[in-house]
Amino acid sequence: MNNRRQEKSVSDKIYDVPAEWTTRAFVDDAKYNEMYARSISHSNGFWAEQAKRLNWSHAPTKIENTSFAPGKISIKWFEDGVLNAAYNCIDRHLPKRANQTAIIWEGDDPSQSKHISYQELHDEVCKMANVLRNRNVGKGDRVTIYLPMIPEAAYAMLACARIGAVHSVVFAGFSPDSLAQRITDCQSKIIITADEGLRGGKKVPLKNNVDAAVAKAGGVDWVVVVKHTGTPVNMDPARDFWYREAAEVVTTECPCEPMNAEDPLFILYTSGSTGQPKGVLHTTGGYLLFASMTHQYVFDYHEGDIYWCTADVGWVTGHSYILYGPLANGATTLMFEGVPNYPSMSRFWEVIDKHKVNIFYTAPTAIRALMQAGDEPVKKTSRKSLRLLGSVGEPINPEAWEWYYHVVGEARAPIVDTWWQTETGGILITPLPGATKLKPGSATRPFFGVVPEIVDADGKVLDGETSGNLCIAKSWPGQMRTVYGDHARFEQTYFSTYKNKYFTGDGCRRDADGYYWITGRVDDVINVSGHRMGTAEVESSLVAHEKVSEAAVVGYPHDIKGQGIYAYVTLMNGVEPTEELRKELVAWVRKDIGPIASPDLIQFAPGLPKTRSGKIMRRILRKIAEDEPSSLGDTSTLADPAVVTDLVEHRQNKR
Ligand code: 6R9
Repeated sequence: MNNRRQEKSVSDKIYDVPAEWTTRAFVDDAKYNEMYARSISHSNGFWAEQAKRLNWSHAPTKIENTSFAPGKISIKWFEDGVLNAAYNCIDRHLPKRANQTAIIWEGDDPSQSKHISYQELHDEVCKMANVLRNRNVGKGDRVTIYLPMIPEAAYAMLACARIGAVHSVVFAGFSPDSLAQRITDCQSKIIITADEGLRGGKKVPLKNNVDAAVAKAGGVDWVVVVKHTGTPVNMDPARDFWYREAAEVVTTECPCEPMNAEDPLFILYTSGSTGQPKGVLHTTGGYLLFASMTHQYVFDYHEGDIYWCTADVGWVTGHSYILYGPLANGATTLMFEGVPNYPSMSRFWEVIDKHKVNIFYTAPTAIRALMQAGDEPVKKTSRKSLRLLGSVGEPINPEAWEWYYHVVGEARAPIVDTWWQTETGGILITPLPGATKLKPGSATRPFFGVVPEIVDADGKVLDGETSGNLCIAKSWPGQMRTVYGDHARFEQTYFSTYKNKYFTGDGCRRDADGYYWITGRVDDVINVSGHRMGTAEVESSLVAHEKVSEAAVVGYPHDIKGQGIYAYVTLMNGVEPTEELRKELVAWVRKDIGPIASPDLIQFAPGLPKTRSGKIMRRILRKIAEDEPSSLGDTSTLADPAVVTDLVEHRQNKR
């Protein structure tokens, strides 16, 4: 298989804003410039006005109170405001929208779908909230959610928000060990799961995984189980109960807990360059405001639009742009349980036609995979409802952008290439469809209130046309507040490399028009199909295997996934490097962390290139994995240059 991404081509094409968009959109170019300027020059006034888009039981009088100063990192927005996120996403819409569809659910099986109105959403969320309250879950308690993409996932998240509990959603593709780690870190006493998940016709044993995770983590009092596929599962009568049975005996009324703007809303674990995944903490007011505002402007969401984001609620994109942003705006949001290629390569486009989707938001990895199947599966569908396309998760190569634009969108739908992170809560760099000329592969310009800076290795801010590391110079309301339980790590990770700035971990180029082009991670994080994976996590999984003595993991260009996982493995003395062992190690990591962490290539290495002080030289390993052995750079600081010759000779990704 050829896993090599087409040579990176930089496109110099420019697409103008279509005429109809300059008139229909909320923001045209002049308005963007005016609003952007004000968001910086009169920041407090700007955000005080924006805060009015939410319903507060006590409106905030204090707007921004933030510091990026060393030793004093503190981020507070709207700190005397009081509100409830579930109230803003549901209750306040009821007078006008009780019968409007809030969520369209499309099952893995194309014959399964349903519409959930705002009134039904209210009733279901209240029931779930009452079930939690009856188990003594209250304000500030952490609730772990390990569910497939079924409506109960939305009910569970909003139920937590309603009663002031803090949800921690764990992607249903993570292993029992990864789940256990996340349960332990935030000490949640209650888990919400399902009997099984269903993706592309394949079943995922969620309840069994929870049983294994809870046995390992301990401290869990309750496991709430949603019946989904109906497969029999073990139920511990002292700990486990069926959601439907518990929901039958509670009412559809549940008061909303008044929350301070800075009370936590959720924790979401994400991979970093070192150590275990971090619990990214978001709070209530600033996060919800930013999710709602970006959803409205970036997707130009108007009354009645049908909006579909294909992410999983286990990732931040699902939090902000399936759930909180759209529902805060009274939108109709589509939630899809399945995968792009089941039952056929036309599935996305068929769902668009079935539900008359106007706005479609997906990831480059899906676009590339569908592009490889050719135009036919797209062209046999209508897609005439489509008006706007979006991309998120990783850099989109110009070839994939052009295909998405011309074949999927028939050159009538602008593409918003939205750059952001779990840490940023919402979109920071993006086109606005009525304002911004598009360049394929560029995330274009900063959203309101966002001040990007490109710095060199020494932290010097670079002006004009340049490239370097991307920082953000000023706080924005959706910014994460801390790493759960470890504020020192928050400061260390994001504010210590460059003083007085937030460091994103991404490389970036700014062109002569001031457009930003994200070039990918500059730290030890790899982006596999838009999912973040820390190389350190995969390494520690590999070295936990009894036959492995040492491991180093890097990313390499992959046609579909964007980046693949390349592992260099040194075996224990006397262990033979065999094909079986290679397979065994892939399966080991898959089981340990989850399928998204499976190494694509494993190279058995008698030794790893190290400096005399014993540091692994990853720069060299990356070049070998990229199949560029002629540009290894300076190898003079290596303790033993001979290891490199062997690595180059046996590289797994040869052209
Ligand atoms: C939302 C999300 C964040 C990392 C980020 C960057 C990459 C996301 C991108 C993009 C280029 C885009 N990334 N969007 N790179 N263009 N439009 O994906 O959050 O999972 O935390 O990943 O993804 O490298 O730093 P998260």
